Amino acid sequence: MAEVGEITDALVAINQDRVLQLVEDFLKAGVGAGDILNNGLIKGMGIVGKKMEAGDMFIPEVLKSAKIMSMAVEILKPHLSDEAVSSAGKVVIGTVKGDLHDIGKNLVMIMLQSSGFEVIDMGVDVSPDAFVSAAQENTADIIALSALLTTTMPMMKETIDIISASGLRDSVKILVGGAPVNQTFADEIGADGYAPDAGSATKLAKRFSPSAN
Ligand code: B1M
Repeated sequence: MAEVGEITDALVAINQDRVLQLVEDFLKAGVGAGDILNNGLIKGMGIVGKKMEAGDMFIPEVLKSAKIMSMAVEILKPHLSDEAVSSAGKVVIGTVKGDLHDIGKNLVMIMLQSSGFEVIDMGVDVSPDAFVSAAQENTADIIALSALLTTTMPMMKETIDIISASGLRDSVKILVGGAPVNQTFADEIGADGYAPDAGSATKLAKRFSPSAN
């Protein structure tokens, strides 16, 4: 039987057929979806990032590996959580303006959905006003902001400032995350919470859920 690390290698080698086949095979063999995700796919994207930084991989290749990762996540999706709690609350989620990264945001969304949250996905490059409108239209309990670039971190603050100016601040909790974000930054910009990964984002959202009160 192959090792989960082979998924990492296949993702870095941009071998779509092999990644998808391995994911199916591991699931059939009873390997946990979380194990496949964390120790296979996310690890692979980490290596892709380092290669991108070192100039050993270029944007078209990174895009291909990102696409393969998204296809693999689709296969894992039904297996990522066995909890099916209903009406945990409503979350408006998106990647902030100027930022096009969505794999991590999509993982957070899948985990939230599988924990019973109704999630309104705003996609990527989302303006502060669009977050505000979506939260108002859907009477959201939580607004979840993702950013992967140091250059788009200030947009998180701008988004929170505009949410506050809209009068919504007291009725929503704001959750932030993404590779360059940390707790200190979250505190500085006035977010209610920071989570380093999709699992902890879901735990935090549950603490913020109206059904937790
Ligand atoms: Co981009 N990129 N990228 N990229 N890219 C990074 C982020 C980078 C670190 C790579 C590097 O140089 N090492 C670097 C940022 C450097 C910096 O800011 N200091 C970078 C750069 C520079 C760029 C461009 C500027 C490159 C260029 O054009 N010259 C450009 C910017 C485009 C833009 O956004 N305006 C760019 C473009 C791209 C692609 C389009 C090619 C592609 C994105 C495809 C897509 O998302 N559909 C891409 C990719 C794939 C990456 C890397 C390689 C992988 C990101 C990823 O998907 N990781 C990335 C390197 C890296 O992160 N190691 C890189 C896997 C994913 C599961 O992890 O997204 O971190 P992550 O999500 C985690 C947690 O962060 C957390 O949970 C997730 C799962 O546990 N999380 C949250 C995320 N959001 C959360 C929200 C929460 C809570 C937790 O609450 C709301």
